[in-house]
Amino acid sequence: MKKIPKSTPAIIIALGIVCTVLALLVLCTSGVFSQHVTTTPQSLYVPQTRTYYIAAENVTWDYAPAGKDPFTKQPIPSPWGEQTKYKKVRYIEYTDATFTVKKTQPVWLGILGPIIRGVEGDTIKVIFYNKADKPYSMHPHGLLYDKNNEGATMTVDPKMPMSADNQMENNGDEVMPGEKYTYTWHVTAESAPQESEGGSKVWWYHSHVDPLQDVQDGLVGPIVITSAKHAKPDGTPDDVDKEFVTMFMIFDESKPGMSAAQTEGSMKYTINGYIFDNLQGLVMNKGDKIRWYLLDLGNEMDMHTPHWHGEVVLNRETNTYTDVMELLPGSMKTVDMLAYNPGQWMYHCHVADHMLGGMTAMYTINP
Ligand SMILES: [Cu+2]
Repeated sequence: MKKIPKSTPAIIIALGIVCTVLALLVLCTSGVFSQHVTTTPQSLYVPQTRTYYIAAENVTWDYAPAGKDPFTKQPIPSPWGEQTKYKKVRYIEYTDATFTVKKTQPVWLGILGPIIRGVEGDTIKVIFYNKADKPYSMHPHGLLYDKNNEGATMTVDPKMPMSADNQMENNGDEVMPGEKYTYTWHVTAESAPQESEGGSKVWWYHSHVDPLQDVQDGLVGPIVITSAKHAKPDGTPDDVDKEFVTMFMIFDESKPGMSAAQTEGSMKYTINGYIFDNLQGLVMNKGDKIRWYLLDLGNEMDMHTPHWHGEVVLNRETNTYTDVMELLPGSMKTVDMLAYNPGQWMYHCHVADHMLGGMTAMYTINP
């Protein structure tokens, strides 16, 4: 039997090291590793848990706090100006679990609750504190939740065979006055915008104990979801300079026994809870990329057609330009505007009766 020279293992090891180094060099230059090097930082978004502290609170809401139409300088016309202050309920955000310090929100959000933000892959936790005097809840659209996090009252027919879902406790469907409940919602790929829709899109949250009345009471707010590719650390999208949320909704303050004129005067044709140009803060600079999130809730009267004077917007669903969008009750639409035309411009519902009733606002593009 031929003897193997003692030096062979050392030669094999040396050759092995040389080959490995050469192979690594080839792999590095051929792109197998370089794919990781060229990956953009945005797509390396690390999902996180975002926690919100939101209370439902009784407030006195004024549909026209300026006491007039700030644009025309005229008094709020009759019958809508007869009464503008009402008892409402709002979602109000706090800084932490002690619910002592309120977070400030942009004036243009009006009656809407705080923007709940999430990024694809995130978990959203809402500690909800019902400081009002009726049972309320928080029900999200577009996010993944189970029965204990749906925030909606469900009536079950006792004769029906019980499914696994129905047998669940359905906690969080009615949070009693003075009580707290933690909702956990998941931001899935389906919650986030497709590439063609832009970096972010809008969804709803609202109370769902007495769904019609809860929304009329004022418990509504926006959820904005950003794609992982376009998310800044705070969850805002990196493909626009500024975002605005506007909700077109008629609040019905009428009571049985009112005259026809009183009933009409009790219909508040609002944008974010304001009538006759009382919505303030829609201000931008020339050259800004603006994202408008459009919401609509209510009944069959709530068919609204937001119209921008002075500009056009890109409808992200159809990839076409327009200056009037069509909204139905429950609608959630996202459009983009390049602010190129300085001036003060009207922004109103194009339904004639609604325009007459004060569903009007102004927005400003600074030069
Ligand atoms: Cu309208």
